[in-house]
Amino acid sequence: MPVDVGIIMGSQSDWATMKEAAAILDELGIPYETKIVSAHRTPDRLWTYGKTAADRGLKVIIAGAGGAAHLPGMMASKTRIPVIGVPVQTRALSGVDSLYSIVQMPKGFPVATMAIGTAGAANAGLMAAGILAITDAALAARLDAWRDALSASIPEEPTDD
Ligand code: RP5
Repeated sequence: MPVDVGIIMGSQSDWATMKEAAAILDELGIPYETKIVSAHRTPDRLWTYGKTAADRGLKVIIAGAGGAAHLPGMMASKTRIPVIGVPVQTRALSGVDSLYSIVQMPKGFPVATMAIGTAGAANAGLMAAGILAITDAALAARLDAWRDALSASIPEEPTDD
């Protein structure tokens, strides 16, 4: 069955972060797949994934990686499908290494780079939803409702608890 979004990550250890993107897609009813695709450890898998992504019907790819985070950029080099990059928070450098590895793409091959860590992963899911909602009115309504619910959940005044 074709899915709209591919969530890929460099390692099993990235899943704790990337599942935040999956959770958003679940909430909004967007079909997706999840794969471990490492730019360094499984370069042939990366190559095949990027080469076949468009023909398989993927519309957006969310790619998370940490450290020398080359996965999002390499994927953007292999497919015209929009790639949303998630810098995974690392222990050694707190994810600044991941961010810099993902955000500084050369002209011609963009990666839409999110914030470091779980907020970035969740926002990647929302960014994917926004892209898909351009041509899917039912999804657009669900996304509007999701945003309204978030706004409504924010209290007007702070409390001590
Ligand atoms: C990157 O190296 C992965 O994206 C991960 O964030 C990081 C560490 O990987 P593991 O050593 O935990 O497998 O390729």
